[in-house]
Amino acid sequence: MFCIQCEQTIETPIKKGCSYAAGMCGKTAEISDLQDVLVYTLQGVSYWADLAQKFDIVDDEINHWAPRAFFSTLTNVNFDRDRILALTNLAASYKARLTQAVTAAMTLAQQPLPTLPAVAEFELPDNIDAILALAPQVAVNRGYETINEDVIGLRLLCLYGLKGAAAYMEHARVLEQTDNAIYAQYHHIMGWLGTDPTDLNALLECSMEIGLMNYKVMEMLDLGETNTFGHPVPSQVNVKPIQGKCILVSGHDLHDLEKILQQTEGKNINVYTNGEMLPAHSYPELKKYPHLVGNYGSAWQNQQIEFANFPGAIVMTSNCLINPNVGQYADRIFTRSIVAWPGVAHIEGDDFTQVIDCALALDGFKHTEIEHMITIGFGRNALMAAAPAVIDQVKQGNISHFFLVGGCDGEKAERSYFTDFAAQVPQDSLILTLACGKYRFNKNNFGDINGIPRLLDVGQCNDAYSAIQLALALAKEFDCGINELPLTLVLSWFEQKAIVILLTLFALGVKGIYTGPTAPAFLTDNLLAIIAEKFDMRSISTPEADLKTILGA
Ligand code: FSO
Ligand code: SF4
Repeated sequence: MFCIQCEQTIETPIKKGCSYAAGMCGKTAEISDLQDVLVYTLQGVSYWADLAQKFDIVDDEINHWAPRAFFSTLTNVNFDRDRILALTNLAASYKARLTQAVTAAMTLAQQPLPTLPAVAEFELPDNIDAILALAPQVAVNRGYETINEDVIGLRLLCLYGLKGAAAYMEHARVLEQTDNAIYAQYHHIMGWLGTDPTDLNALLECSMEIGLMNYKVMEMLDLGETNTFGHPVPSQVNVKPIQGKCILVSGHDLHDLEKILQQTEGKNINVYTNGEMLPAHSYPELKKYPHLVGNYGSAWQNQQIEFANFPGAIVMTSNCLINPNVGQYADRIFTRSIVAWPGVAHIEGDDFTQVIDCALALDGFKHTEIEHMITIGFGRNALMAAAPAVIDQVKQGNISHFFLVGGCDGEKAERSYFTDFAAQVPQDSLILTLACGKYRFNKNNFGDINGIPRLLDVGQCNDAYSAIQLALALAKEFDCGINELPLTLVLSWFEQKAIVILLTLFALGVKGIYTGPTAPAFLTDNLLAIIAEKFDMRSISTPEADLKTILGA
C-alpha cells in the first residue's frame, strides 16, 4: 500500500506515507490497494467520458455516479472491501459502456481512434487476487522510482484536490444540483491525470483549474442547501444532553438528517447533531423540528470516546468515520451512502426504521444536563444582512480586523494553536469560523462588539463559499482587493476537502493564508517553496508570533 492523502499519514525521516500493513486511519493495505485500482479505473472512465463529449455523448448515470465513487476513497469514508470491489467492477463496466459508445461514434464519423494511454486500455481482472497484484503498478505514486518527486507531488495535489471537489459534487447531487459542464470538466481533469502528466507548469495550472471548478461546485452546493432548507439564520443551540431516547447524526449530509427528523416525529426520540452536522440547527426547514434538540460531542477524532458514551443510535452520513469497534458501539452505528465499515449496518434508500428501532431499544440519556447555548448560523445571507452594521463598526474604528479561523480538526497536540489563537486575537476583531476545526473554541464566550457577536460560525467546510462572499462584499464596500482587507485566514487542514478549499482560495487570488499544523507530506520542500512564493502561504508558528506579524505590532 501507499497512501499519503491526509495529515495523519506516517512520516519518518526515511519514509513518507502510510505503506505498511495499515494506515494510521485504520485502512488496511488490502483496502488501500483496492482503492488505488478503483481510482485508476475511474480515471479510465473519465478518459472515455472526456472523449465521448467530443461526440456529444453525455451519460448522466455515469456522470452522477463517478464523483460519488471517487468520494468513497477519501480519508475516513469507506473501509469495506466488498463495497470498494463492487464500485470497481461497476467502474469497469461503465468504462466498457463508454468505450463502446465512443468507438461506434468514431466509426460512424470515419475517424480513427487516437493512440490510447494505458489508463484507457486498462482491463480489470475478474478475481480479487489478480486485482490486488496490479495495485503497485496503478498506485497513486506510480513511477516514483524514476519520476521527479515534484511531479509526483503535484499529481497528488491535483488528485487529492479533485477528490475533495468530487465529494462536494456528490453532496450537491444529493440535493438535486448537477451541472453537465462541471462533470465535463471533472472528467477532463480526472482522465488527464490518469495519463501520468509530467509537465510541472501544466500540473500547477491544473491545480488552479480544480480550485476554480470547486468554487462553482461549492456555489452549487450552497444553492442545493439553501433551496431545500432555506437560508441559515443566527440560532442558539444547546450542547448538553436532554433526558430521553436519542439518535446522533454526524457527517455533512443534511438530506439524511431531514429524513431522520421526518421519520422520528412523534416517536419521543431526541435527535442530536455531531461534528459537521452542527449548522443544521440554523436552517429553517430543519430547525423547525422540535425534536432536533441539540449538538453532542465535538470533532471527528474524539468519536471513539463520545460515541461510546452516547446512549442511542448513531448515523454516519459522510466523513469522518473511525473504527467503531474500539468504543464498542459498532452494533448501534449505521453508515450511509459511500460510508462503510465491515460488519456495520448500512442504510440503503431513505428508510431509517432500523435506526429508529435501535434508538428505541436503547436507554437514552437518563438525565438532563444544565443547558449550554452556543450561537451559530452566519451563512451567506445572515452575513450579508450583518454586513452594513459590520461596515459601520469598521468605519467607527470599533472593528479593526477579521480572522477566519477554521478548517478540519485532527488529533495532533499542536492543534491547541487554534484554540490559543482564537483566544488571543484582539478584542476589537471578529472571528469567522467553519468546519470541524471550530470545536477547538466554539463553546467559549467571545462576547460581542456593539451587538455583533465576535465569533461568527459560518457553517460546514463547504460554507467557505459564504465566507468568500462576505470578503468580496467587504472588498467592494471598501473599494479594494480581498488581499487589502484587514482579513487573515488561519486554516487547519486534515484531508482532501480542505486541500481543495485551499486550492479554491489560491485560485481566487487570496494571499497570505496561514496553514498548519503541518504541511501536506506529499508536497516536497521545493513545491512548498513554490507555493509559499506564489501565494504567500505561511506556516503557523505560535499565536503570539503570528499575531505580531499579522497586526504589524
Ligand atoms: Fe471535518 Fe472530516 Fe468538513 Fe473534513 S469532519 S475533517 S474538511 O472531513 O469535512 O471539516
Ligand atoms: Fe494514511 Fe491518511 Fe491514507 Fe489513512 S488516509 S492510509 S492515515 S494517509
